[in-house]
Amino acid sequence: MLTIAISKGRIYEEALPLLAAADIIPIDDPKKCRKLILDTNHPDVKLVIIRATDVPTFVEYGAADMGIAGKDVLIEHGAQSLYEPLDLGISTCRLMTAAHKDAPPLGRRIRVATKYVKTAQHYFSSQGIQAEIIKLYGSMELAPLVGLADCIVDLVDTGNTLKANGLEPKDLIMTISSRLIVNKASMKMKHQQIQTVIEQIASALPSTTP
Ligand code: PRT
Ligand code: MG
Repeated sequence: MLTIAISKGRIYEEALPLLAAADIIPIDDPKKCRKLILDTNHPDVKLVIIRATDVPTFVEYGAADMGIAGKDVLIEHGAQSLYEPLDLGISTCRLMTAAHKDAPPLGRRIRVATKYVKTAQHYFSSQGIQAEIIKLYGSMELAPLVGLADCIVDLVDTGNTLKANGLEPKDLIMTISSRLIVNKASMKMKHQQIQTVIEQIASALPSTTP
C-alpha cells in the first residue's frame, strides 16, 4: 500500500497531471464527495485529503508515505525528518511582508500579524527588527487596517487581495512552490515503488536546464 497526503484546492488541482504522469489517477473527486481517503486506479495506492498545514505531520509520522505541501508550510512546520526529493513548481507564490500603502517605513520594534509565526520571527530577527508576532488563522489583511499590527506576513500571488484591502506588498521573504515529500522509513521500506513515482513525476516537470 502507498498513501499520498494532499490538500484539496489549488495544490490538488495542479498536482493531478503530475500524479497522472506516475499513472496515479484518483477515482473520486474531492470536490464532489466527502471522502477523506480517495481510491485510485491502483488498488494499492490511496490519496488522503487533509488540510494543507497537516500534510507534513501525516508524512512525518508515517500516516502517509508521501505528500505534497507548500514550502511555506514545510518551513513553518520545521520538517527536518522528511525527504524533499522534488520541487514540483506548482502553486507558486511569494511570502511577503505587506502593510498599508501609506504606512511609514517599519521601525525597529513592530507588531506583525501572520499565520507563519516561526518563519516571520526568524525573518525579522535576521533583519535586526524586534517583532512581536500575533498569530492569526485567516483574514490577515484586516490586522493593519484595525491597528492590530504594523504589517502582515502572508502569501501573495496576484496581489489582488492586498490591493482590495488598501495594502501593498513590501519585502520578499521567499518564493514558494509545492514540494514532494517522503517519509524516511517509507523511503527505505518501499524504495522501489516510491523511487518509481519520484522518477515518473520528475520526468513530467518542465526541464530546468536550457
Ligand atoms: O484554505 P484553507 O484554510 O483550507 O488552507 P490553506 O490556505 O492552507 O490551503 P490553500 O489550498 O489555500 O493553500 C495551500 C498552499 O497553496 C499554500 O500553503 C501555498 O503553498 C500555496 N499557495 C499558492 C497559496 C497561494 N498561492 C495564495 N495566493 N496559498 C494561499 N494563497 C492566498 C493568500 O494567503 C492570500 O489570502 O491567496 C491570497 C492572495 O492571493 P492574491 O492572488 O490575491 O495575491
Ligand atoms: Mg486558503
